[in-house]
Amino acid sequence: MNDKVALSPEAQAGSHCPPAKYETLYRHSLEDSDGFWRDQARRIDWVREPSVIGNWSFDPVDIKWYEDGVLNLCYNCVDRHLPARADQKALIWEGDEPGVVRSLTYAELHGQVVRMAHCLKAAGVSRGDRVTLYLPMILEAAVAMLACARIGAVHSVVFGGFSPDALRGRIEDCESRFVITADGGMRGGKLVPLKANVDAALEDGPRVDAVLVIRHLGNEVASTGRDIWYDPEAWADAGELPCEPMGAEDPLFILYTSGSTGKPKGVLHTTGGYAVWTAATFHFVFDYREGEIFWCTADVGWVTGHSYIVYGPLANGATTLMYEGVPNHPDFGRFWDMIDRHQVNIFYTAPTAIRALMREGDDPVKAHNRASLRLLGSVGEPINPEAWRWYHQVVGDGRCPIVDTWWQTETGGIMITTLPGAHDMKPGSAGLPFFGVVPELVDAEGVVLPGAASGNLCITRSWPGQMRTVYGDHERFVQTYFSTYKGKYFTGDGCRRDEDGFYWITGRVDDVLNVSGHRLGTAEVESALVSHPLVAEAAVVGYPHDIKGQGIYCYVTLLAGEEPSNGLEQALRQHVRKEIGPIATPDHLQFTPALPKTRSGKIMRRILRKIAHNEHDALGDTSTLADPSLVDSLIEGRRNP
Ligand code: 6R9
Repeated sequence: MNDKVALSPEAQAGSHCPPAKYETLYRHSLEDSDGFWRDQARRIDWVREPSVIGNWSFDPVDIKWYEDGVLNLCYNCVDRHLPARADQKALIWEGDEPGVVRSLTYAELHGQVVRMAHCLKAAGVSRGDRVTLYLPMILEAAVAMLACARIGAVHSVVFGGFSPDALRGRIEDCESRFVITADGGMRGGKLVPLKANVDAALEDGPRVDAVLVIRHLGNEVASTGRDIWYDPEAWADAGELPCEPMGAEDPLFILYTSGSTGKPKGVLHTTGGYAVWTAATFHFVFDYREGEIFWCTADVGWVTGHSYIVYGPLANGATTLMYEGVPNHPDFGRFWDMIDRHQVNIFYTAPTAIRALMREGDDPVKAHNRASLRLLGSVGEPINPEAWRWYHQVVGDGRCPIVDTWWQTETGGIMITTLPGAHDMKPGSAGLPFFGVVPELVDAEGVVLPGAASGNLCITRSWPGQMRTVYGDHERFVQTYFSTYKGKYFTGDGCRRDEDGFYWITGRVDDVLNVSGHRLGTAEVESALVSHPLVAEAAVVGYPHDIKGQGIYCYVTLLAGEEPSNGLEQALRQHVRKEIGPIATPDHLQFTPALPKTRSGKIMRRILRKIAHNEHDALGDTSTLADPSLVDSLIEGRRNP
């Protein structure tokens, strides 16, 4: 599947980056990194321009970009556009029900952000304070992020699908004293009780000073003494609230993400480098043209929503669409219907959504005209060539280039992708490195593999959008990313580079699952399972899943004397949902009298993975198992995913 799909002449016409320019800029970005990133920093308006550009080391680990620069990212996303774009739409929002639409021009966005910033200040939020956002996909989510950035507060957005327990952990970890939530959110016709979840998270838990509640659905919710009902009208006459001048290395946000061990990590991004990285990647990768409508279907609870619903598009003065609901509500034509009604030009979604829609056949797509589409994007997990071709041929009518963008919460923005206008595409390959990105493939011993090869994907040089630390635990940052291969950033992904230098991401090589594009640590699901009073031990592995990419397969042993039953299986599923959230619901649960272990007591996940994958003939050496006969009983008890 190495065949190329050539760019059409339409795709190349007017592109920001024809092939020769990519070559020149990429070379420049490596040979004169500071010069290149000084140029790119002009995408941002600085209060004080930086004189130092990159100042970083991976051994010891210390990363700074634009360190003496001063800026405010809210100013760059909102205020500076007012002279030219006051009446241009900044954000368009569509609710869960089709046709329920609101929008904000840049002038209106400015007004809303200033009001919320006033309210936050009045509630006691100051520069540097952490503010937890637990919100549905509504305009106020973007407004709240920008209001935090305006006053120098550090937002920590927690995905609205996470459970109260997961929310509590994330509030505690960053010692956030403020929460912004809404009465409820709607997804696929179902109410998500966000405010009630916040109350549950705070019960006997962390003490916060205030919970700002946005009225969205008007549903009945309980009130407590710490609640402040947000009323933008109350702040209508409060006047301007200037943007706080921030150092480039001042924190902008924290976003929790799953790792292979322990609890989720608070990935910390700072202001200047992240601003430049998201502004530059948005410009080049989506080849954004004046006046276009951009739609990224991610949730603002994930990094994709941060960088490509809010900061990247708005820094570029774009119009960005936000959607509250899900792809199949009220039917499988929803995305295409919205593309037509809002005349979307650039559409950015995840392979799991593409596969789910592909399964419904071409009719729901063809029922809509989609003529406005110019460019399609994919993110979150590897896209299988079959889904890629369907996306290209059916959704894009063969006209629209696809950018398959590889990146991570940790990288702040896109790292590997083809550029529309610059490169032919290979279905299933993310493509080539973005400017300033130097990927390297290494084997398990750290030996660098040149040319066409397969190995573990590292990045050898820093880039402005790189995370700076794990909040409150710098040592964990160093250990997680820079200790496997000293002096390099290790991504946790496996990858192949072909003879044309294209990168093919093969998936995580650590104990991180990618379920419908959501990252989940196997350890998180295991600890949720063993927190159930009847469970003795649990081991969780991923297995290939047609729609989700990976499904969650759990092996569970019960306490002595307890018997497996369908009821208990259901109870364990519910328990994991309650502990983490619906995205972590086990797909398959297999009760087993014991887990396969080495004589030293290590669980042999390799064997569990093979059994879950139904590769019984390729179990490899099982002689080191303490009880080799267990393997047969595991195979016998295997559930058919
Ligand atoms: C942006 C985002 C990061 C992990 C990453 C990789 C996988 C993301 C991908 C991709 C293949 C792509 N991933 N994009 N794999 N092709 N285009 O998804 O961030 O939630 O932190 O996940 O997702 O495994 O390491 P995050």
